[in-house]
This record gives sequence, C-alpha cells and structure tokens, in this order.
Amino acid sequence: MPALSLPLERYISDPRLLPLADKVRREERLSFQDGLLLYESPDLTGIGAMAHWVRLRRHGLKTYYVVSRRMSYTNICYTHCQFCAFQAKPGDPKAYVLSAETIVKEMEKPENAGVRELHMVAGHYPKLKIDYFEDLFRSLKRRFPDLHLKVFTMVEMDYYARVSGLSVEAFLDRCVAAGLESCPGGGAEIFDEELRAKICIGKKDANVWLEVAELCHRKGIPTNCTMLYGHIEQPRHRVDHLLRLRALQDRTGGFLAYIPLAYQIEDNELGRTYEIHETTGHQDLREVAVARLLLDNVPHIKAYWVMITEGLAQIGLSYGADDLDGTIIEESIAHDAGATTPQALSKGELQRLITKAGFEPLERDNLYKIYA
Ligand code: V47
Repeated sequence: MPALSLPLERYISDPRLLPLADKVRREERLSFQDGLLLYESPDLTGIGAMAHWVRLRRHGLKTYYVVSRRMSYTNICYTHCQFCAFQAKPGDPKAYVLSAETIVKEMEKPENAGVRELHMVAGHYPKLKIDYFEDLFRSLKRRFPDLHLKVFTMVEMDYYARVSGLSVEAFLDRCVAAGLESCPGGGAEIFDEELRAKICIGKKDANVWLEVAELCHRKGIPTNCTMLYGHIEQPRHRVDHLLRLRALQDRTGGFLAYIPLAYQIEDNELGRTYEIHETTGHQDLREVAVARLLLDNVPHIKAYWVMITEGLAQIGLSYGADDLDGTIIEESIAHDAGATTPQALSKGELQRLITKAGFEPLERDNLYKIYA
C-alpha cells in the first residue's frame, strides 16, 4: 500500500481510533492512554494506515538498508539474561573470544567486501578491558578506514567501563578516539523494573541504559533503541518503555532508529520457564505501527527481517517502517534462539523486497547518508 488515496478515517473500522487519527493528522502527540488503545484495538488495518500516513509524510516511499556485517567478539557472558541463547559460560565448549587480528582477518574475506557497517555486540566478559577495545578499533580502522564501527549496547558499555576501572565517560572518550562511531540499540529489553528483574536478573536497570544513551548523545555519538516484546510483558509495559525512549529523545535527539525485537523462544531459560508462543505476524506488524505512532521524534523505524521474516518485514514497510536494516551477514543472537531466517540477504534481495512492495530502495550508511 505505497500511497493512501482515501481520507485516513476511511481505513479505520474501530471508532475509538478516530480521535487518534485526528491527532495524527494534526501532528499532535499521542498519550499513554492512546498507546494502550493502540495495543487493545483489534483494528490493525486502521492502526497500520495511521502509521503509514506518518511514514509517508516523513519519508515518502524512501526505504533504507545498509550493507552490514555482524560480529560478536565473545559469547562469554557473566550476566544472566533468561531470554538469551547466545551466551556461554567460561569452560563451555562453545565459549570463544576473538582477537583483534582474527576480526580483521575475518573482515578481509571476500564475502565481506562492500560492508559499510560493522555491528558488534557481545557478552559481558571481565577479561576484556579498555586496551582490548582500543586495539580492536584501531586495528580495524587502520585496515578499513571507511568501515563504520557500531559497537556496544548501553549496558555493555557500562559493564566494560566498570571492569576497566573507568567512568563510562572516560571509557567512551577513549573508544571514540580509537574509532567507535555509533552504538546499536540492544540491551534495553523492557524497562519496567519488576519485569526486568524476572527476565534479566542482575542486569543494569533502565536508568543505566537511558543514562549511558544520554551520555553518548551528548558526546555526539548516535545510538539506536530497541524493545524486546512477545515474552511476559503486557501492553502497559510496552507503552511505558516507548514513552521513556521518547522522553529521552526529546532531550537529546540522539536516537537514529528504533527496532522492535520479536522474542525468539528457543534454547533459552525464559522460553523454558514460561509458556510463551512465537510472536504472530499480527503482533509483529502492530509493534512496527505502534512505534511509528508513539515515537514521533525518532526518525527511522526498522522492520527487522531477521526476527520477523523477510516477507513480514516487507509488509512492515506499509505499517510505518522505513528501514529494513540490512544484509546482516552472520547474525547469531536471534539464530541461536531459533530464528529460521537466512544468515544474510544480498543487496539485490533487499532491493527486490523493497521495490516489489512499491517503495524506493536506498542504500545508506550508518548515519543515513545515501550512496548513489
Ligand atoms: O541486546 C537477545 C535481544 C539484542 C533475544 O541497533 C533477543 O541497528 C529476541 O540489539 N529474542 C541484539 N531478541 C539485537 C539488537 C539489534 C538488532 C537489529 C538492529 C539493531 C540496531 C540492534 O537482541 C540483544 C537483546 O536485546 N535478544 N536474545 C531473543 N531470544
């Protein structure tokens, strides 16, 4: 549905959504209660149409993707997130740590030619300290000066600063001097304190995540933001999470993109402890649309094909998303937890998904500069 040819109300069947459509048209901010209604209403078509309307106003048919490589320098993790299937404990046969040299060698492989963004998040392993990261970033930048380094979730940055005996600010300054340019949006999970204590016992709380993001933004380092949905959270937790992100973005403007992360249920404790089903297509599209409507100050909303499948991500482009993330060569976090999507998509495949849905594909860098 690239264009909306009818007045917005004509797409809406739930009359309770009509006042929201008025607000959307007047570019008025939606409230907490509006957010709850967006989760409660069965009218996904109406919600999607409002989100699409906002997307068209903001981006027209432009749809972004990046040629991106994932890498996790270690899977050893001392934090215990119940939803994570990627982590290993020391001594585990699958545990690994990659040296800077190995990572550079990996990036030299022909399949990584043309990669513009290296997205790295990993476990929390106390043996890695600031010297490791400085060496890693400098080695990568020496060999690939144009490669964009997007590294650390906010909790990861807090963790590695502490084990390095540095303030987060000092750690960040040194990483930036060595080549760090932006940060991914992971580690946010769900901000609600009670739920966080159930799904990621011992992990730093929402305030830490938000404070570190604020610090990055104040230092001119853009970051992304995420929310893990489809586990034991309720709509009020999701609205609360999104509005906390929106409030920070009001202050800093430093978030580039928001990515709803559909919980993958396999090989992790959370999936074993609770009776949780895979997220449904309906739920995945709603998350994209609600984000576009509530996060009125975050420029880009991604439909993350790795977790919701390529086909649904493509449809997500008509429900508020303007970004398909990218080629994502070698993803582990979602795949270890049961994602059945391919390990990578080619540029051609991404372009086809976008054009077949009636949108205009644009290859971007991490800061949304377009490559001709
Ligand atoms: O931090 C972990 C989450 C994140 C599971 O910034 C899980 O451009 C679902 O942050 N099911 C990593 N999610 C992914 C991530 C990301 C993805 C795409 C784009 C960007 C970006 C960031 O995935 C982790 C954690 O929050 N996660 N386990 C799971 N079983």
